[in-house]
Amino acid sequence: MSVKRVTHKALEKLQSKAQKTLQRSLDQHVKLAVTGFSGSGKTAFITALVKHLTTQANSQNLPFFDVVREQRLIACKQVPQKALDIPTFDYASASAHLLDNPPRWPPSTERINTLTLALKFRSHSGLRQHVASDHTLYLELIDYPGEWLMDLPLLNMTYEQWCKTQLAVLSTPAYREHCAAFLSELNHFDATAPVDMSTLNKLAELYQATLMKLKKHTKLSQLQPGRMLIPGDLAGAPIIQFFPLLTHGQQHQDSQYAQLESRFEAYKKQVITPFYKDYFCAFDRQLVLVDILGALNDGPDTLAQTKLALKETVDMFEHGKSGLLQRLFKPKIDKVLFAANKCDAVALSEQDSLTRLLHTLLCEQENELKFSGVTVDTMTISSVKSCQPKQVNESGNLLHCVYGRPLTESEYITYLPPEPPDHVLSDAQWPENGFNFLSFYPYPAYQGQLEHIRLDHTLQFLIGDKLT
Ligand SMILES: Nc1nc2c(ncn2[C@@H]2O[C@H](COP(=O)(O)OP(=O)(O)OP(=O)(O)O)[C@@H](O)[C@H]2O)c(=O)[nH]1
Ligand SMILES: [Mg+2]
Repeated sequence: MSVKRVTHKALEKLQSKAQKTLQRSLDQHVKLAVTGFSGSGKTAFITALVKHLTTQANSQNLPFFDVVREQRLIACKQVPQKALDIPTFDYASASAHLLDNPPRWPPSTERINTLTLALKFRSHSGLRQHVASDHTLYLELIDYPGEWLMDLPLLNMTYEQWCKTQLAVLSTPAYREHCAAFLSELNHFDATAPVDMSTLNKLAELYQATLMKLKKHTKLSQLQPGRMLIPGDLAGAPIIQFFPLLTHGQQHQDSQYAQLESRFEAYKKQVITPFYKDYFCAFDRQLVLVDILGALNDGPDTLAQTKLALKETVDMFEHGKSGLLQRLFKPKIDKVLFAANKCDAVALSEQDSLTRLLHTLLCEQENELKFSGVTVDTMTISSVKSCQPKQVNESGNLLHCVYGRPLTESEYITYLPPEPPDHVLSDAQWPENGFNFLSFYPYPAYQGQLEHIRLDHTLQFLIGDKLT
């Protein structure tokens, strides 16, 4: 083959690559990381997002989402996903729950699933406007059990480090009553002895029961390994049957310690790493949903642990600014939104306090992200409204209440919620009886229309610039 032909071919290849590059940068794909621990509202958020974009995208409903307010969103629909090996997010079932009579929340997620939305819009920006009249933004979303998210920080830990960290959490007075049986059994466990399967299995079962109790009674997110709670197809496999030990350091290779350490390392390599590599990279934007009211209800220890857990997990994502080519081939997250979710359960006048509290909790992390070029914002949202604000006049005093049906009641009630703090309280400042923010059923949809708080702000922040 002559040099001339090779050069010509190379040129053609380059040209087509450049064309594709331009095409991709104009018809864009955005992979949005919806991050949050179990119960933070990921599934409800994704369902609400699809519902509002596909059937409620009008300027009354989404006034702060520019593409909608400017009437440039032509239509939005679900399209076939790129990843063919993951189940599709069951939007039909999730939305049916919210629209049911009476409405219900969709169930907790038990496996990974995904969904891609195509947003067809008219551009009003220079280059795009001249290339074509309509453009499409593909928005890729992934839903997964929140427990699995909390496994990511294990990738940066040795078994010994994990044992120390985990036992420190389990021994915290706030959680000790749920962990007492396991901790006491652990005291009698000889980690240096040769492997005895029945003892190991017994203690692993006790540890699993402890994690389950913690999940049921607290809002603690450090429930590791996450597959012990939601095993998927790993139920009963030794790879998820490990627990933290008091004994540390090098142990004989036939010891129980060595056996547990090898299960821990195998879990990191065979379970977390593929999950992380296959699904948890190449994100462009990130939404971090925080159930801050749940943490407040649970007390100061859980609030402190939530802060720690958020830092550890958010750090596992790739953040920073990337150039056009890097964005196409190895994207990094360049916008992060921290959102205190479920804010409809506090009075309207108190929602700003929640934003300030979340900001105080995460300010160090926000600072680090901003330093690496990431645009960060904090806000309070409710992707699905569960109650309505209601003012009550009590002997001349105007009380800012909420109206809805609590999960523990069969009737609708008017409730005066506690005032959330706008900063992290010291032990002395913490109210004697703690906080009691109620959880409600979703508010009934009027004529099939769901209500939200600041979903439009959320969308504008996360993808507004891709729709200009
Ligand atoms: N008030 C209010 N409550 C919400 C909202 N979203 C979720 N919730 C509540 O939070 C619970 C958990 O919501 P999910 O969407 O299932 O949370 P998740 O993050 O998907 O949880 P996992 O699937 O377990 O990881 C729901 O059952 C509701 O009680 C919201 O927008 N507003
Ligand atoms: Mg879910």
